[in-house]
This record gives sequence, structure tokens and C-alpha cells, in this order.
Amino acid sequence: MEMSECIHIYDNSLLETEERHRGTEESASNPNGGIDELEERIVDIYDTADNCGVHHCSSNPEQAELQNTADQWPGNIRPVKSRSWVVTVCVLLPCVLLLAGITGLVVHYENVEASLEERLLMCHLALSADRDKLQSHNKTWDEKRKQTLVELNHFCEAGCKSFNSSFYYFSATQKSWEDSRQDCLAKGADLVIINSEEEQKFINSFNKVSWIGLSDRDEEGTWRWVDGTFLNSTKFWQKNEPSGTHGRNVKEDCADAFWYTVLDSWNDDACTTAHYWVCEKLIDL
Ligand SMILES: [Ca+2]
Ligand SMILES: [Ca+2]
Ligand SMILES: [Ca+2]
Repeated sequence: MEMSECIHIYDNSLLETEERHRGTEESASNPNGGIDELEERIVDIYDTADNCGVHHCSSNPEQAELQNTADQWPGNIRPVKSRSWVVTVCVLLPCVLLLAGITGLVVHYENVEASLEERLLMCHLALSADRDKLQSHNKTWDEKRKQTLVELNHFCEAGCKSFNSSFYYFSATQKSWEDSRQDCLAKGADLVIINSEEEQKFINSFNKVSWIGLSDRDEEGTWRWVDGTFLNSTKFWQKNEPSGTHGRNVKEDCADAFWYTVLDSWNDDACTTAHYWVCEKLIDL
């Protein structure tokens, strides 16, 4: 409530009291009661005036409280500028922090992108190198396959049989062990090396006394295959073989499948003796 409204209320109350006082004097029916009522109204009017004077009259309690609080600042100086500065900081600080966060994220993702590009380039280079190696390997393998086919075609000119990963030539004539081996070498192969019982059975199925690629020509009693490996088993020797000599005191340094009707068919014989032979062409692809 404004001060003018308070003054208006004061005036109205005073006029109303004076009218009542005049009415009371005219009636003179209760002089003491009229004076008391006048005094009571005057006190109320002054109380109202005091309230409106000391405190700001307002119909809004929050506004009045704010005004009273503001009146309590020393020298009635209100902190308008300080409050504006706080509001400014409160508004700008989150914006600054948000901008700093966005800038950090941008820098971070730029670094991540650069790292990914570098790794992608390294992967591309590695894949290119692997591709070159694979192409080179394929070229080498293709050339080796073609060469093997050429060699196999040459080996099988006079006929051959395949068994597992090898091809075999069974001779139609008889020669010494050395001449038999030279024939195998000329075919791009060598005398057969028996690596398993299955292969032993396969050689026996030729049903002829035939040279195999085993001898002790370099050192008596030390049997080696034509590829230089040592015989590390006594399997497949016939009983009492290898005998080393026969009746005419001739050395027996070359092995053949003599008793081919049984599994243990091996015998040592004089290398100059003419026998059939078996060549083996190993295919390694
Ligand atoms: Ca073999
Ligand atoms: Ca011998
Ligand atoms: Ca013998």
C-alpha cells in the first residue's frame, strides 16, 4: 500500500470519528462512552499511521519483506552491481566449461582419426606385402606343379603305377643293382625306398625278384637307402639274412625282394647279379 493510501485511510478514519463525536454530543445520552470510543479510534489511527510510516505499506508481503531487507544495507547501499556480476559468472561459467569440453572432444577425435588413418595405412601396406608374397608363392607353386607334371610325364613314359604319394616303375628287363639304379636316375627317380609295411606289400605284389634301393656297399653291415638314410629296423629281412656272402665267397652288398611271396622278402645279394628293379618317383606338392 502506498503512503498516499495510508494518508487517505487516516483522513477517512478521522472524519468518521469526528462525525461520531458530534452525534454523541448532540444526543448526550452517554457522554463518557463517546469519549472512550473517540480515544480508542484515535489510538488505532495513530497505530496505523505508525505502521505505514515505519514500515512500507504493501499488500504484497514478499515485496515488503524485500524492501525492509534492502533498508537494512549499511548506508542504504544495495549490491546491485555485485549481484549482476554473480549472475554473469553463473551464466557464462557453464558456457565456458561447455565450450572447453567441446574443444577437448574435437581435439581428441581429431587425434583418434589421425591414429586410425595411420593404422589403416599400416594395414594396407601389410596387406599389400602379404598379397605380393601370396602372388609370388602361387607363382612358385604353379611353376613347381608344372615342373612336377613334366617330370612325372617323363617318368611314366614306359608305364607306371601310383601308390599313396608316389609313382612306381616296374622294369621289364633285368640288370645289375647299379645299372638298375642308373635307369631310375635317368627317369628322374631312384630305386624304391620302402617306408612302410603297406609299401612292402605293394613291392612284393610285383611277383618278381627285384632290386630295392638298399645296400651296404660303403660299409659292410651298415645298410643305407639310396637317399643316404640308415636302415633302423630289422623288419622285412628273410630269416638268416642278410648273410653277407654266398657259397662262392662273393660279397653280398645289395638288397632285393627275393622271397616276394612272404612279407619278410629281403635278401642281400651280389650287386652284379641281374634282377628286375623298381623305381620310385615321390610326388611332393
Ligand atoms: Ca617309398
Ligand atoms: Ca654286405
Ligand atoms: Ca644273402
